[in-house]
Amino acid sequence: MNIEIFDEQAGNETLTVAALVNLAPSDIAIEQRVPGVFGRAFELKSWYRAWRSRRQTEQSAEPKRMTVEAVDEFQAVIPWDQLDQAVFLYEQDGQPLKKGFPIRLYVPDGSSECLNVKSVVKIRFEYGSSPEEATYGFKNVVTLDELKLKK
Ligand SMILES: Nc1nc2c(c(=O)[nH]1)N[C@H]1C(S)=C(S)[C@@H](COP(=O)(O)O)O[C@H]1N2
Ligand SMILES: [Mo]
Repeated sequence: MNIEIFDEQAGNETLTVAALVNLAPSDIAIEQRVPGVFGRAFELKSWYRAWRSRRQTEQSAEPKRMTVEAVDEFQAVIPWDQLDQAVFLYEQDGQPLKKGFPIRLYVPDGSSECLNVKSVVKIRFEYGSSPEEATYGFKNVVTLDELKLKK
């Protein structure tokens, strides 16, 4: 399963998990960052910088927030300054994830455990403005009232 990267400055790219991991300067045992969780992970921010420098040479400002979206359309929008310790878990016991495949985000500095998004398939780096708080939930949830209105 591929992962789509969207970046308003550096452009878009679709990568396999192996290609993502290959680019990562820092590969760690996740229990060092997230006690109680095991497996191999790579750091978000150092990964992002390596990816971006491969895309474009000129220096530019860092994003203000990251939005990740999962297979089940769960998504989280996280201010850049909550992401210093963030990692993506990609392997456990030498195998692809059984829960959270293809990759799972962990945000140790984040405001909520709900930000540990499983099965991430889209990652957006955004520059507009930093949200005051991280937000999360299912995209495009249609309420019963909205359904009734549509008739
Ligand atoms: N893709 C996806 N990731 C998700 C969720 C979800 O519904 N879908 N729920 C979030 C919430 S609200 C919590 S509390 C944690 C629960 O993680 P767990 O399944 O490891 O207990 O996953 C988060 N990641
Ligand atoms: Mo949650």
